[in-house]
Amino acid sequence: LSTRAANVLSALDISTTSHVQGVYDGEWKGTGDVISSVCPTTGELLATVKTASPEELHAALSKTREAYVYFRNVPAPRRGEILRQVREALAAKRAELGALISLEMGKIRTEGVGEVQEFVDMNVQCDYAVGLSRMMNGRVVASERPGHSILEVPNPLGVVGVLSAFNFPVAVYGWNLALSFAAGNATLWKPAPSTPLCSIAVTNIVSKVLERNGIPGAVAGLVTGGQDVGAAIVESRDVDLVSFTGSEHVGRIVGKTVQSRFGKVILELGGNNAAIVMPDADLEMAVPSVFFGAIGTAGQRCTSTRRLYLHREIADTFLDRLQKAYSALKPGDPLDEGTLLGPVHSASAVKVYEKAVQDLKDTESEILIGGSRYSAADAPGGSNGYFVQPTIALPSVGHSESVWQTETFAPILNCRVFDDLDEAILWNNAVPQGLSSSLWTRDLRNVGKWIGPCGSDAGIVNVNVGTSGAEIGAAFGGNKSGGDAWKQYVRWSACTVNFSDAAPLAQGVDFSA
Ligand code: UN1
Repeated sequence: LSTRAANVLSALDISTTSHVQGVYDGEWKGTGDVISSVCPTTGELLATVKTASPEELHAALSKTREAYVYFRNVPAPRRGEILRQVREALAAKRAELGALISLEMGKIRTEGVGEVQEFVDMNVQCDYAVGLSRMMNGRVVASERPGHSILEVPNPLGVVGVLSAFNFPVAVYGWNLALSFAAGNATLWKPAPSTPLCSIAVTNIVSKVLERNGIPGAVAGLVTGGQDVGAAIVESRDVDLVSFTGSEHVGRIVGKTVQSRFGKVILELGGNNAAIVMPDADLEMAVPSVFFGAIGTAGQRCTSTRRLYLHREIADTFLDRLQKAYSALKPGDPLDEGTLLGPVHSASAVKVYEKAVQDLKDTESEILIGGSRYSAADAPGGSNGYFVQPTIALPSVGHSESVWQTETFAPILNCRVFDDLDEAILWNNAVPQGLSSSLWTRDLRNVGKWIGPCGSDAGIVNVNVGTSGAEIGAAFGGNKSGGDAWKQYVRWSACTVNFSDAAPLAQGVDFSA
C-alpha cells in the first residue's frame, strides 16, 4: 500500500493486512464474496473486503429487528442525546473521514470534509435530528363525537434499509440514519460496492458510541455486498422502509418491489439539472456557480448542473468566461490542497463519459472544450487514474433527444441559447428527472414566475444559487433529510379514543336493533 493511502486508512483504524470485515450487526464479521476498494486517482487496490454471505445477511436482518424492538422503548430525547454523541465522535474524525472519502470516492478534500460536515456539524443532520428528537409531535384532532379524542401518533416504524450510492458515500447515509435513529428505528446500511471502506469507518465510529450507551449495535448495522445483498434487503418483509439513492433504472425496480410487498420506499434518483441565466443576472456570481455545479465532484452529484440555458444577450460573454475558467483547470490528486478537479469514480464512469461524448459527436454537436480522457502525462495517477476532461457542448439536437433527456453522471455541460424565460422554463421542465434547478436574475418578476405554478417543476427551485450544494434544512428534492422528511420514518397511528359512557357511531349512523 502506498504511504499516501496507508496514512489515510490507519488514521481510521482500518487494517488492510488481511481482508477487511464488511458486516456489522453488533459484532464485526464477513464471510461472503470479496469486493475490492480501488483508488480512482491512482488505480491502487486499497483493500479487499469480505461482504455479507446470505446467512449473514439473514442474521443481520433478524438482529436489526431485535434491536428495533429494544430501541423503540428508548425515549426519543434519550435517542437524541446518543445522536449528539454520535455527532461528536464523527466530528472528531471529520478530517480523517473526509480524506478517506477523497481517497476511495475521488472527490476533492473540501468536498470530502464537507460531506462529513453534512452528516454531523453546523446546519446539519445530526444536530437537526437531536432537536427533532424532542419535537416529533403528533396532533390532536377534533372529534365529531362527544367524549372522543382523535390522536395522530408518530410511532417508530421498524427496520429502515438504506441503500446508498458511491457519490455521497457518507452524507446520504447520515441524513437517513439521523432521522431514522431519532424516530426510534433500527437502520441497516448497504453502501455502494465500490465505497465499502467509507461505510466501515463510519459504522465503526457509530458502533462505539452505541456500545458506550448500552444500545445494541444492530441499531446501526452494516452489510456490504453487491446486487444480491441489495436485492435481498429490498425484497425482505423485515424491512419496513427502503431508502434508496441511485440510478433511475435500479430505482424503478426497487420502487416496484417494495410497493408490491406494501413496504414504504423513499427514492432519490436521477437529476438532470438546469441553470437558466437571464440577461440581468450578476455574472460575477453566476459563472463561478455554474462552474462549480458542473465540475464539482467531477460532475457526479445528483444535483450537478448538466444543462445550461443562456439568454441570447449574455450567451457569448457567459460562455467566454466559463471557458476561461475551464481552461485554467488542472486535474489533481483529490487529497492535495488546491485540487479542484479529481477523477471520476471508476472505469465504468469513464465509459459513461466517453459514450456521452460520442453521442454528442455522432449528432454533430459542437464541443467547445474538453471531450476526451486526460493523457497519462496530464493525469496525476498516470494512465491508471480515471481522469476525464470537463466538457462544454452545444448539442445540435432538439430537446426530445437523449442528449438532453438522460442524466449523464460525468462533467459534461450541455448549453443552449433562449430568447425568453418561458421558453427556458419549458426546456427546464421537459425532462423526466426533476431534482434541482437554478435561475439567475435580479428581476423580481422572473423570480415570481420561476417559483410559482408555471415555474420550475423540480423539487429544488433555486434563485441566484446553483443547482448543487443543497443544505439539509429543507427536504432534499422534496423528500430526504430536513423539512418534514422525518414524517416518512415513522408509522402514523390514527387513534380514536372514547372517554365517554356511550359508543356513538361516526357520521351519526343509527344501528340500534
Ligand atoms: C447526491 O448527489 O446524491 O445538494 C446528494 C448537494 C448535496 C447532496 C447531493 N448536499 O449537492
